[in-house]
Parts: sequence; structure tokens; C-alpha cells
Amino acid sequence: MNNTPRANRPHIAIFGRRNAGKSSLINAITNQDIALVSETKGTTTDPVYKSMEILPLGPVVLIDTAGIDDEGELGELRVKKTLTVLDKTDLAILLIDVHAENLGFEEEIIKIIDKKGIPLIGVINKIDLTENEIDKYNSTLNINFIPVSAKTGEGITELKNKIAKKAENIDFEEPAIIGDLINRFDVILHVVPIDDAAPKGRLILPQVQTIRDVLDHNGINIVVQDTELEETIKMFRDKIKIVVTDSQAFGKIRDIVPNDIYLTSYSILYARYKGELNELVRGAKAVKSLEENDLVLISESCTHHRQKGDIGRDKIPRFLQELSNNKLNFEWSSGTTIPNDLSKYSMIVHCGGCMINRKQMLSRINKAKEGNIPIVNYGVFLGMKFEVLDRALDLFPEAKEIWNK
Ligand SMILES: Nc1nc2c(ncn2[C@@H]2O[C@H](COP(=O)(O)OP(=O)(O)OP(=O)(O)O)[C@@H](O)[C@H]2O)c(=O)[nH]1
Ligand SMILES: [Mg+2]
Repeated sequence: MNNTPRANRPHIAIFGRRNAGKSSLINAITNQDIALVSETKGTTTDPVYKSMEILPLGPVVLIDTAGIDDEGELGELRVKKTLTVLDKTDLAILLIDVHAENLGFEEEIIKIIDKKGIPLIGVINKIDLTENEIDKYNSTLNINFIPVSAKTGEGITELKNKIAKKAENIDFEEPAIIGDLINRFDVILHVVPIDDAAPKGRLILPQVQTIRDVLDHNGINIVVQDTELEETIKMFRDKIKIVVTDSQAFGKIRDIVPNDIYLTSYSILYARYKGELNELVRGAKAVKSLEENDLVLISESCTHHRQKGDIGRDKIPRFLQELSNNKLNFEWSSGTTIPNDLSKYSMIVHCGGCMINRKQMLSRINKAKEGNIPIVNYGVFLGMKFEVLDRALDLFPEAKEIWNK
């Protein structure tokens, strides 16, 4: 079960006031003692992500959150953090203590959830304490609440079934990585340079997932280093349909791959799979409009150990300044959040986003779009830098048209 990468599982988040029993509910659903429970209000302070299997649905990510009624300066920060979870939530559960009064907090979050178009399941907890009053919630909030007790387990099976049923109607399917571009027996040649930046003993996630997607669509994978590329192309010349390369090797191999073979990169495939390729290509075009001293945000979704020559710290800033012919200023963000106020940035350069889900990446792209801030990702940008973007977009006519406009 832990072979399904987290970003590809449906994300189910539980919201509610402090002490409603959110953490207890996670334990009850999973039948494990994994979330910290206590009678002290505000026990869960940060969103907690748990990958697990819940039957009858399958692998999911359950997200435990801090209470939406938290107070004080720190409390408000926690509430904000809880709300950012909605950016990657596929299905929301609103949990209410059966003794709750004054449903203002709940009304507020229902509005936000509705606005984002996220499906919602309402749950009343602690029904072991009292049996009445459930109808009161149904009518006030206009939701058909499921009564449960996280303590005794009552109603939990019904809730799981409801989750599975709701999940059926949600489009969790992410678009194909490469599968929609190939037919059975098409040969896809992968170029994977094994250099200092390559992790020891394994491939990285975008490579693994692309190879798997080719298999899922009955294609044929050949995987080589850049050093073996030329000979390999000679061997399979007429059979190869697409060469997929690590973006950083683009410049090195572009002349080796004949023009009648498609050439693209994992990052460009991911730009489409994770986000919106067209918008990112639009962002790349804006590089030329950057002006002296403009501030650029470089945003990475993981917090990997930075090495010398790191792409986000060193290469992207250097290339960006070369391409725009200006001295620029940079700020970096990493992890699951990006700065709330983007207005001071003239451009956002985002990583491929292999550690976040499509929803989250799309929400970042939308945020940039709303603020009229061009956003590009590493792959599209590096394609531009090495002057192969035009060619790499041959597979994607709409994006190519934007690029050439
Ligand atoms: N009687 C009863 N008590 C419950 C039930 N579910 C949770 N509790 C109790 O309610 C208290 C709060 O439970 P938590 O699961 O920590 O609540 P939470 O919503 O995660 O709280 P925060 O993390 O502080 O926001 C604990 O003392 C639990 O034992 C239930 O179904 N019945
Ligand atoms: Mg908790």
C-alpha cells in the first residue's frame, strides 16, 4: 500500500473546533492509535498527514487539523494553516461535538468549502454522551449529518461507507503523464544522467512514474544515460517515438536526438500532469519583461538538502538574470506553503511539484494568476534557457501556439 505516492492519493481532511474529536476520529476510522488525543483544547497544532488504506475505498491520505475556533495570535496562525489544507483537500469532513452551541465557526467553514467546490461530509461526534439534538444540526446547517462515537466506534462503518461512496463521484484521476501520447508498442527512450545530483541507487519519482505510465499504456521503455544515448538511437532509430530527458541534460542531448523524434523532459510532462502547461509557458514568455531589481520568488515543494550548484539556489537565479539581462533579487520558499501575499513578486519560478498534489499546484498557479503574476516551472524555464522549449512543446500544440504567439 505504501507504494502509491502520497501526492496521488485522495486527500481527506477533517475540520472542526478544538476538542470536537478530530484526532479521535482518525484513530477510529483507521482502527489505530496514530493521532494524539487529549482533553486539552488545541492538542493538534499543525496539519498532520497520514497515508493509509481505508476500506472499502483504498489508499488515501487522512489529514488531521488544528481547531477552526483556535484563538489568540498563535491560534489564528493555526487556523490559517488549517485553512491552507483546503488547497489540497479532495474530500472534507466537518466534525461537530454533539454538545456544540452557536454554529458560527461551522457556517463559516462550510461557506469556504462550498466556494472551493470540495465535497463535504458532516459528522456529529460523541453520540455516546447524548442521543438527542442531532436533528438540530441537520436543519441549521442543511447537511445530513452522520452520528458517530469515535470513542465506542458507533457509526464509524456507516461513515467509512459514506466516504467511499462520495469518493466514487470525485474525479481523483489525475491526467496522464505520458500515456495519452502513446500507443501500444511505442518506444519511449528515457535519458537519465547519473551525475552527482542523482540519488544513490534509485531513480527519482518523476522518472519512476513516467516509466510506469508508459507500461500502463502498453508502451516500451528504454532507459539510458546520456553517455549511451547516441548509440542507443542508432540501434532503435525508427522505433523511437519520444525521448524524455532530465531537463538539465536538455542542452547536452538536443543535437543527438534527430528532429523527427519527439524530445521532451520530465519537468514538462509534469508541468502538464501537475498543473497547467499553458499557463507555465505563458509565464516563461514573461521572463523577457523582467526589469532591473525585480523580486522573483523561487518556490520548491520539498525541503531537500541543498548541494553546491543546487538548481533552485544557484542555477535558476543565474540563468534568469542572464536571460532577462537584468540584476534581479530573489526570495525562496519551500515546503507545503507559499507566501500568502504574492504582490511584491514580479515572477514565480516553481519546482516540478513532485511532492505536492495537482490540486495544490493548481491552487498555486491560480493564486499567481489572480495576482497577475507570471508563474513558470523549472522544466519549462530550463527548456527555454537551453532553447529547446519550442521543440519540447511539439507534443503539445496548444502550449506551442502560446509560446510562438
Ligand atoms: N465521550 C466521548 N469523548 C470523545 C469522543 N471523541 C473524542 N472524545 C474526547 O474528546 C477529547 C478531545 O478529543 P481529540 O480527538 O483530541 O479532539 P481534537 O478535535 O483532535 O482536538 P484538538 O486537537 O485539540 O483540536 C478527548 O478527551 C477525547 O477522549 C467520543 O466519541 N465520545
Ligand atoms: Mg487533535
